[in-house]
Amino acid sequence: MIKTTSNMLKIFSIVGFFALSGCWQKPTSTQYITDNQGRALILHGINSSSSAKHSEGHLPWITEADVEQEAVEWGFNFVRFLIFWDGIEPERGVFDESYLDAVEERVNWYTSRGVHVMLDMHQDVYGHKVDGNGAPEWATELSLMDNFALTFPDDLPWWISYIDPQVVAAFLNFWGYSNYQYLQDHYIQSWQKVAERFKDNPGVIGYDMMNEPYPGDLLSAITFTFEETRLKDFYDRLIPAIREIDNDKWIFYEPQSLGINFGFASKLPPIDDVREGDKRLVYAPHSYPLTLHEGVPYNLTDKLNMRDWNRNRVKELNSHKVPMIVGEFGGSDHVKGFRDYLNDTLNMFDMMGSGWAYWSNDPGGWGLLDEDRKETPKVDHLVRPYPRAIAGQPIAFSFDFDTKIFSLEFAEKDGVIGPTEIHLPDRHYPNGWRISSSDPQGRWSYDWDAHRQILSLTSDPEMATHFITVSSISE
Ligand code: 9MR
Repeated sequence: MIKTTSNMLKIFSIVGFFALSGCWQKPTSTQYITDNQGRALILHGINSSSSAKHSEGHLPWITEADVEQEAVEWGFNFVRFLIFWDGIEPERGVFDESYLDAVEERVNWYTSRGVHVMLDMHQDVYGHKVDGNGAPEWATELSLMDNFALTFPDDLPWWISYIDPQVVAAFLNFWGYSNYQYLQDHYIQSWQKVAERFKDNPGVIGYDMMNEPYPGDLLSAITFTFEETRLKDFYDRLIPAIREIDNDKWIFYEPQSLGINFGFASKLPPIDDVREGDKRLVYAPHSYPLTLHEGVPYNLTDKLNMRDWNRNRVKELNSHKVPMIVGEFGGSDHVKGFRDYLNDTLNMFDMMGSGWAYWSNDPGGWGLLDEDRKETPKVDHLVRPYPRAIAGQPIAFSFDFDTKIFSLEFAEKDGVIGPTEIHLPDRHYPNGWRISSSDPQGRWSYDWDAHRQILSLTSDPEMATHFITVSSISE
């Protein structure tokens, strides 16, 4: 019996391998976030932090030294920084500037090290009053469910609480704009306070309007009708309100989380931006293969989830025509096959031209550090060569974990200034690396910042395209 099971698993993983290898699709015309020099940004980073949901003052556990490790030792150029509505507006109409001061101090630890900060208005399971996080107690309308508190067994996954009748009520009332208009209006005002605070901070790249939106009722969730109606209406209210304050930052929007996180198609229509100039919106879905998220060894179900996730996100990007940043993905090193999963998923994100933020930076659990603050094995995968900023139009980039070959192809683009910056972590090149370019000899050059492990490349502007390869020097 055991032998049969193990043979089945082998067959499954072989099938899984063929299901994935070389099958990733990419959008027909990939879009990128650009910096003020016109360079395409590829963002690699982490979420900071999950523990802020329950911490004193809603703040992440990090010190400035931890930020130094993330930015310099690991070379991340992105952080998805969690903020909370109940931190911003603890009492109705009272906005806590001291919370924003504390957030700003930490944001500046990142921005002063060249890390782009995206502020994520986080929620899980609505808010603390119903055992989640995010919304303030005063904004948790339970209507007929006030006395209907249920106790869920501790050993169930946390997200099961989304079916708790009180949570359902709180969400339905939040989305029911005609009944409880003040809820969304205050959420929107809270965002305006955040935008006022950060609009002039060039290191803050943008705002993620709501973490993992959930409709409340399961029927809307499984038919995805919520996205076309209440969620779209909400974004159509919130985006113009943010734009009243801040015309420039990128606004990140998420589809519904349930189902879409593990691969179903979203029904969210393209979203409008009302800013002066080109649209600055970013699609920011999460990616969690179903059983891997629950700690089951990486298996065929996960691989099929990832294939669907890739195909459906590509269809959505082809229709929305915006850049994509994966706001969350993650798991535990203790899960068998986790490193294979990381290789597969990171290759997929590269193929799609997408940046990402790993969930999350809290030590222990799924973290990059264990409880003793030692690096976990996943760090070798997450810290990988990538083009932080591309001085042109990206065509493709990739890194092969086994051969250590990194490649980047991009085309010249008018109006872009500055070098292309590539992070080449020492851990992958213990004896150094060699670089080649398709540009003619003597017409391209580079500088190497050994401390930050960043290569700054100047290409030959006479060449229409540039093909760069980096390989490892063996002993
Ligand atoms: O990893 C987080 C877990 O420890 C918490 O109990 C849970 C509820 O707050 O949230 C988990 O983080 C989730 C994140 O907030 C939203 N996306 C999925 C993450 C992993 O489940």
